[in-house]
This record gives sequence, C-alpha cells and structure tokens, in this order.
Amino acid sequence: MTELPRFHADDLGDPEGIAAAADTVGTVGAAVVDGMLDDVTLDRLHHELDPWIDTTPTGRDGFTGTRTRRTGALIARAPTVRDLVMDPRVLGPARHLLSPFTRTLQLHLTQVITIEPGQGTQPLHRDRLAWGGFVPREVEPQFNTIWALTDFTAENGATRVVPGSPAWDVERRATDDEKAQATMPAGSVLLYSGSVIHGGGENRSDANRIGLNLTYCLGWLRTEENQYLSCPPEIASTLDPDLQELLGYTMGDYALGYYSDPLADPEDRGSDIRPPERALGRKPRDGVSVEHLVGVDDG
Ligand SMILES: O=C(O)CCC(=O)C(=O)O
Repeated sequence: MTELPRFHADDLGDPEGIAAAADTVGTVGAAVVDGMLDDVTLDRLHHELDPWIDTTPTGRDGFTGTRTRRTGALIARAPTVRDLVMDPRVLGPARHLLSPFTRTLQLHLTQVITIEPGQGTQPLHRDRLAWGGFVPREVEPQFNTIWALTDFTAENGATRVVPGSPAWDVERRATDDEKAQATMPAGSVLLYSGSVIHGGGENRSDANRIGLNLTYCLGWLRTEENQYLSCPPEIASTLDPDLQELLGYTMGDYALGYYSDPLADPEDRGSDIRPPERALGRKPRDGVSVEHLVGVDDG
C-alpha cells in the first residue's frame, strides 16, 4: 500500500497552488485536498441529498454495485452542489489540466455515490474508457472530484487509486504495494484525472460511505450524464450564467452546439442557427471567433 499526495484547501487560494495541484493530478493521477467544506455546508448537503439517496435503487451489476446507490441530476436537485461545482479551488485545477486540449469545459457527471455495508470492491478502471479508448493517450479528457460527505476510511470503502498509473501501458496491472486508498475526513475532496486507475473500495463497516462525484470534461466530448435532460432549460434558466455554460448551454466552439427550434412560428422564427443560450431566454455573453477555423489560405 502506498500514499496519495495531500494539499490543504488554503494551498489552492492562488494561481501557484492551483497549478501545483493540477500538475500533481496530471502526473501522479490524484491528490487529496483537506479542509474544503465546513460542518454547516456538510449538513446542508446531507439535508438536500438524503431524501434523494433514500429513494435511489442500488446498482445493477458488479461495476455499479449491487449495494451502492448512485443518485444524479444534482444541479437540479441540490442547490448547494451548484456552489461545489463552481468552486474555484477545483474549477481552477480542472481548467489548468484540461485547457491545453479545449476551449471550453463541461460538467461531465454529478452523482452522489453511497456505498453501503457489504459492498465489495469496484473493479479498478480508468474513467477515460467512457469514450471507448478512442481519445488519444496524449490528450487528458477529464478532471474528477469525489467530495467526502462522510469520513472515507480503509474500512468503509475509501476510493482506491494507483498513483503514477496515468503513464502506464494499458495492460499493466497494479500490485497491492502500488495501490493507495483516499482516506480522508468528511469535508475533504479527492481530485483525480480521467487517466488514473482507481475504483470504489469495499465497505466492511456498519455505516454508509457517501461521496459526491462531480466531474468535468473537454467541451468537445459527449458527457456521461446528459446535462440537457438532467437539468432541462426550465431549471437551467434560473441558474448563474457561469453554471449554465458549464452545463453546456453555450457554444462549445464556433460551430459546436447550435440548435434550431422546430416549434417556432415559421413566419417569425429568426435564425435557424441558434446558440444554446436562446433556449434559456438570453443572448450569449461572448461569441467564439471563427479565426481559428480559417487555417488554410484558399486564395
Ligand atoms: O465511489 C468511489 O469511490 C469511486 C467510484 C468510481 O470510480 C466509479 O463509479 O467510476
């Protein structure tokens, strides 16, 4: 068993700290940040999430976990989750790690993962395989967080992580000595990349382990949770514009993500190339320039 690098929330208050955390996630694959949430915020999160968790069925197989509950649509359901998603201490490192590969970020998934007593280990995996292995190795597609809403212990299923595995050949398997466990008190967050090998731990305790999994990906990839359905325009239109854009209600690039309204009045429908913000009743804040698309001089 080995250890993960650790930061404190106060380290992420400036650009140097943000860069250091992001670089660690890029190379090691993961880091724990302690002291992110106070008790009042933790209580609010439990109050907002518990009713949804209690009515969520358990998973269907060994990967999703037959004694694990996965509860989504958290932007729509839990207002405090909106603050966590936009927290500059995680969004900063996410942008730092992913911006070499994209102009925009998207919210990839919001899911509270409740591992109940008796749940065995989840198979180790890399999250980037969500895209079927088609994203080239040199591109990091994803930045992830799991916020500890209960203590994460070796007994209750703290996330297992293999430090250094982003650089490994895909066939290489970790020995027990090469694995770490993200043990952390409630209020800490585990940051990890889409390329690191990891998985949920076994819960040998008599209480639930609750982790809030909020993940981000490159703006030109399909997201794991379909945010337009989990947070439809009626709800998204009430949110902060920065969050709306992270949900995908903005152009991902000059030509990426427009829509046409098939129900609009044919006589008065305006442009058929509409930016997503129109569905929320507002105009885009910034346009994306066409300049970078015009790379070839056609004379
Ligand atoms: O719950 C955890 O600790 C990890 C979950 C995970 O890696 C997954 O569901 O893909």
